Amino acid sequence: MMSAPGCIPDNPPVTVPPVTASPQASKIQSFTASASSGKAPLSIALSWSVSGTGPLTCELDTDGNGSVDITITDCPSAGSRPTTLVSVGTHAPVIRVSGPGGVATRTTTITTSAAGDDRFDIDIVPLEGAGAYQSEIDAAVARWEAVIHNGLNDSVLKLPADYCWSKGRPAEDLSVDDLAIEIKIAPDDGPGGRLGSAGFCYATGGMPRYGAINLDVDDVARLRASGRLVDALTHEIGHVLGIGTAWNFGGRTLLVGAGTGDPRFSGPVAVAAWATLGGSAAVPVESEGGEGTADAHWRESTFDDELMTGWLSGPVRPLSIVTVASLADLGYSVDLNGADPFSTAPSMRAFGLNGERHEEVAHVELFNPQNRP
Ligand SMILES: [Ca+2]
Ligand SMILES: [Ca+2]
Ligand SMILES: [Ca+2]
Ligand SMILES: [Ca+2]
Ligand SMILES: [Zn+2]
Repeated sequence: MMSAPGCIPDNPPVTVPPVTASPQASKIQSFTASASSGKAPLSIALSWSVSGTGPLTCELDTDGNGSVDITITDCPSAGSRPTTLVSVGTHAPVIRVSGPGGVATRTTTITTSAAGDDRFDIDIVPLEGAGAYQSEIDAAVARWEAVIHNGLNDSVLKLPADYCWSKGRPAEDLSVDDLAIEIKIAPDDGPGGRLGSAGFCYATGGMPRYGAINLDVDDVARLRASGRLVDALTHEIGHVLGIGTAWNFGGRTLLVGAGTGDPRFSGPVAVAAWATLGGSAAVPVESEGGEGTADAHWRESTFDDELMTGWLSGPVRPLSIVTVASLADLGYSVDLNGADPFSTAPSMRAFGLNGERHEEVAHVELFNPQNRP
């Protein structure tokens, strides 16, 4: 409608303001690290809580060097991602959240110190039958030693007689650099079924220092012939390190929902690692397989061929970022970059399925470990 200059129309049009509400400002309620200090390499979870009109995009500069390392579109209001701080010094990771309501940034600070020369070393105590499998044992040990970087304080363990599985051995004071493991190849439940069992018997400060592995003498030749013996041993060493055995030991409460149909591992670094695989909430833990399998492995129906599932399945068994991160939650100095490539994508999982996935179980041995200062 037009009106002549200088004229006031009788009935001016009613102007209705647009109903578009102004977007809620992008805000960061919190941005925290799961540890504020530690020895390098230090693996941590960076966790955030953000709000604002979406969709929000979160950008993480995990090492604080000015360049973005992780971009998360449709950023959830609460989430986390893992990172490993490799260098020594002060680190200042940054989160930047952006959306229709603008941009917000926040930083957090983590200090890493030098670890010294002590690498994490696993010493093997070979018992009956183990000598014939030295090369496979060495390969399994090397796999973990490549992932766990820093050693523990040297300790003298006061082992009682007949300790762990060393029947007939007298009491002794044993100097342990980091971790010692007895391995024996002895009868268990016959061919198939249980392949092996493992756990730790002695800890200092909640960290396993002495443990034991038994591989079933009726399965070991077949495992070697099919190229799976190193993975079976690697799996069992994982239990001695505390996977599935120390989750709720030494003051930890990392396993939640034990004994239910939905147990989960709640360690923050593993939960953040699980998010990088597309997971949400805590890490699914096995609920099937009975005592020794349930509540002590990653869930087979989710993680399939991953090394620390309760069934030794698939053509290859990756040591995933979730497993490495879970060691950080236990207190080990690990580099997440040492994990094998792994995906829970259906196409990958279908490739890994095979007929024997539910035939072979690797149990944890539920020792009643001592925990000394
Ligand atoms: Ca960066
Ligand atoms: Ca050492
Ligand atoms: Ca068996
Ligand atoms: Ca499996
Ligand atoms: Zn196992």
